Amino acid sequence: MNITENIKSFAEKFNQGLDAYFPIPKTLDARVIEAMKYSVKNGGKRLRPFMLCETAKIFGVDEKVSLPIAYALEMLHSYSLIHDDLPAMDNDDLRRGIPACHKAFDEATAILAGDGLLTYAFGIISSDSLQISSQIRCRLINMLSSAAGSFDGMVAGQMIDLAVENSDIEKLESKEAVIERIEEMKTGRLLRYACEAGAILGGANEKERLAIVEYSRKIGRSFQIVDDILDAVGDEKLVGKTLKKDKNQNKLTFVNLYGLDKAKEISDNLIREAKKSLEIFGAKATVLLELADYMGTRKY
Ligand code: GRG
Repeated sequence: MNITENIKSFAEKFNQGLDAYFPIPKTLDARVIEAMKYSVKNGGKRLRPFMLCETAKIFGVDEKVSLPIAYALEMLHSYSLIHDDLPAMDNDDLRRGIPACHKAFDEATAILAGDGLLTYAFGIISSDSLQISSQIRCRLINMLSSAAGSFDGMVAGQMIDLAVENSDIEKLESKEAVIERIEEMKTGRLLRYACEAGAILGGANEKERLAIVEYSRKIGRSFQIVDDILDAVGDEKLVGKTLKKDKNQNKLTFVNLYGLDKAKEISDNLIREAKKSLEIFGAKATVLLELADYMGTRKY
């Protein structure tokens, strides 16, 4: 099975398990659960869950054990997409090729659905029913709070992104440093979490954990660069969202800063370096190595 088929087959299995997470009550609050389910279920490459389970596998962790953490991470990722699409943020009507949550439901429900998914993620990881020690669950919760939060996490990255959009880009002291910071926090922290959580679940030693973190940071940056490239020259049908917004909004992106060719070159170098970080794992890292190539060349 090649990596594209591998990710697809994982996503199918992952999607089948989603319904169980969303029992719909027969009461008036059903609407928020329906909106949460709608947003998580529809589409999505499931890259973060795949990365988490595959990293855990390097350390011999069975997918049955790692999957609940992967579900939690995807819930949290989906919350960020729902809120990002809101008119007050990126204002996008389309997500994963279908109406964004606030379009399919309404703005207030979309805000609540995002809140619900964010909170649910922590509920899932802290559940006593998981086959994971309370010490590791606690560490995973703490790491996720940090990765998603407002102190150097995803929320902070989104804040800087918005602040930059509302300011004169030309006046920024170092655009390179700002864009790298935005990427690291807004996109990179969750991708890093996916890999690091897999390593923590598997009891990785410090050298192994750092190697995994190094890998995730490199592919995270490449992932964002490719996202920017897709925004500029991607196929809207494949990508499933409105494209060419970055240019129109004069956003600070890797493509706007470096141009297409240079951005692609930077991304290719990052993929090479990411793969190098995994040398200590030998053949056990084959899927993560293939994933790195996929990340650098994906079309959606
Ligand atoms: C609202 C706190 C808050 C944060 C929003 C996720 C995000 C931060 C913004 C989305 C804007 C964006 C393009 C981010 C870059 C990379 C990214 C997260 C892309 C979407 O992830 P994929 O491609 O999406 O894995 P799927 O749909 O496959 O899950």
